[in-house]
Amino acid sequence: MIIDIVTIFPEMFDGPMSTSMVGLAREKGLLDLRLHDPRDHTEDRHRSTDDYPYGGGPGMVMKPEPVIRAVRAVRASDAAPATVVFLTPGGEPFTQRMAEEFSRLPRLALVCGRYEGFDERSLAHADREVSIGDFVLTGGELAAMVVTDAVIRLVPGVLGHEGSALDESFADSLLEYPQYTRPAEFEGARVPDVLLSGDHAKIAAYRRRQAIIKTARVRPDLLAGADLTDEERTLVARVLEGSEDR
Ligand code: 6GU
Repeated sequence: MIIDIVTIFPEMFDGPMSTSMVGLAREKGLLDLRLHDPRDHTEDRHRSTDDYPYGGGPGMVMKPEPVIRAVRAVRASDAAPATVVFLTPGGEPFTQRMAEEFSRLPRLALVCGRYEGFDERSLAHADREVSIGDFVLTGGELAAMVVTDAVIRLVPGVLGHEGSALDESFADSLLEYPQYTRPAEFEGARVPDVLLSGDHAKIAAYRRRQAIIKTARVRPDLLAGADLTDEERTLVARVLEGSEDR
C-alpha cells in the first residue's frame, strides 16, 4: 500500500514512522510511505504556506496554492489512484470501520493542515475530510500518524498473528476483554482461575461477559451497535443500574 503524506513538517514523521509496526511494514515492503512538502510548491522568496484570514480573527490559514499543487502532484503520479483525505477537526470522525475501508485501498493520501486550518477552496480537492476526535491539535501531522498506524496494522502480512486484528476492541461494537500474562499472582492480585482452566468454551464465555460489562461501564454508547442476546441485554441493564459487580 502507498501512503502519501502532505505536510510542511516532514521531519515530524521520521521517528514514529520508522519504529515498531509501521517501521516493520516499510521494511517488509508492505508500506510505501511518501512525504510531500507544500513548501516545495511555493514561488515566493519566503516559501510561505500560510497567510492572514480574510475577515480577520486569530491565527493563520494554509494558503490554497501550495497545498493544491502538492495534492495535484500526488494525483498525477501514476503509481496508483489515490484517495485524498484532508485531516481537519471539522471532518467526519475516524473510526475502526474507516480504518478497515482505508486498509483495502491501493493508495491513501493524508493532507495535514496547520495553523487555523485550510482555505475552504482547498477542501474542494478532498475525497474525504477526517478528524481523529473531539479536541483540537496544532496540526494534522499527529492525526496522519494515528490514521497510518490504525490502517497499516490491518494490511495482510503486517501483524504477525492475523487474528489479533479481528478479535479486539470495536470489532463487535464492544471494548476488549481484560488480558493477563504471567505471573499468575502479582502483588496479591490473581489471574482469574477460568483463564488457567484450559476450557476454551468457558474462557470465551468469560471474555464476552467481561467485554460487555466493561463496555456498559465505560462506553454504553457503543452498545447500540452490538449484537446482544436477551440474557446479555439483562446483564447490561444490571451493570447500568449498578447492581452487577463482576
Ligand atoms: Cl485531523 N486536525 C487537527 N488540527 N486537530 C484535530 C484533528 C485533526 N482531529 C482531531 N483534532
